[in-house]
Amino acid sequence: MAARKTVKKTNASGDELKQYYREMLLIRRFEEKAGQLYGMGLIGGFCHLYIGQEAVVVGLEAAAEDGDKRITSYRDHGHMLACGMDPGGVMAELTGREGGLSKGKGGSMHMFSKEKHFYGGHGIVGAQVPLGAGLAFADKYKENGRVTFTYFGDGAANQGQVYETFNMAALWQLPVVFVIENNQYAMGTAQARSTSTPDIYTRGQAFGIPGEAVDGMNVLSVKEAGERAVAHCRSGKGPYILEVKTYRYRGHSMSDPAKYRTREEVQRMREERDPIEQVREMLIENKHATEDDLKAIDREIKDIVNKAADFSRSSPEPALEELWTDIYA
Ligand SMILES: Cc1ncc(C[n+]2csc(CCOP(=O)(O)OP(=O)(O)O)c2C)c(N)n1
Ligand SMILES: [Mg+2]
Repeated sequence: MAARKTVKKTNASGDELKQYYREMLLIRRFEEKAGQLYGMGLIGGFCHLYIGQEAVVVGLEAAAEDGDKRITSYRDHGHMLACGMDPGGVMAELTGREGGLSKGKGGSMHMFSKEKHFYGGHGIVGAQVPLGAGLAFADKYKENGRVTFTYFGDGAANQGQVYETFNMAALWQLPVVFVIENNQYAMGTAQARSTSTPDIYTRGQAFGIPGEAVDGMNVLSVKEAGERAVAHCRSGKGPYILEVKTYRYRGHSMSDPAKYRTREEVQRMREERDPIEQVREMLIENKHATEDDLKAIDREIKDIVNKAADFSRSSPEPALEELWTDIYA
């Protein structure tokens, strides 16, 4: 990945930067806490953390409007928090409790919110891509001006159903932003070992879908690219591809020892490109905030996450009768 591009001078306002700082920090601290609860045996099943990728959802949510939709893979906690879903409800779902957003019966990969237009949480790699185009089809049919953000990974980008979806989305000029979160790995497979052409954003060319690569460690770059994508979709020109170059600091899931990359590689990313640290520097260097202001935000976020964790442990497990509810049959 290219050397660091620290944006020291910025036109973004102090309030805007503080908002991004707060939102990214909430995801970071939430995921760290989820990792701890997992280690304590309080979270069962799979758990894929989003640490390192925070600028992607926070930047794109800043480009979204009320009523826009989002759908993603199993690495979904950040997307839920960024669109405003309740941290306590998300955490209690991870611990399989009654107060969870799927009443404790879905877990990490299966949460939804009609209110926030969040359509999951999908464990089958690439499965959410045609579903995302379907959501956009509904909006086009209703002529309501909404856009759907359809997130998927660099690994998922090699799936056949992605290209079937590109074809139909372009044919029907659907208002969908395909967001490829290129974190450079698909489980233990580096992109270079699995992908014939490295520039995934060009993959829509055969279908006439424009695309661009974005620095996904810089929330302002993500937001600007998101605004271009959304404007394209809303003006009726059809789909748009954003390949957002990012990096996950943790293993693929909690059970991944991450032997396929060096500690130094991860350390370098953390030290030189960290998305939260970049905004912290912008805030301090542009005198939008003092160290004390940022400490106050840190405390506020820690408090939200601790409350979510307390709720996720005190909420009871679902009653036995719940086994027979919410069944589609
Ligand atoms: C159809 C399918 N094949 C394989 C798997 C196993 N699997 C789970 S995640 C994953 C890697 C996906 O990587 P990527 O799309 O880059 O997303 P990331 O995990 O990096 O966010 C694989 C192969 C699966 N869940 N579904
Ligand atoms: Mg990946």
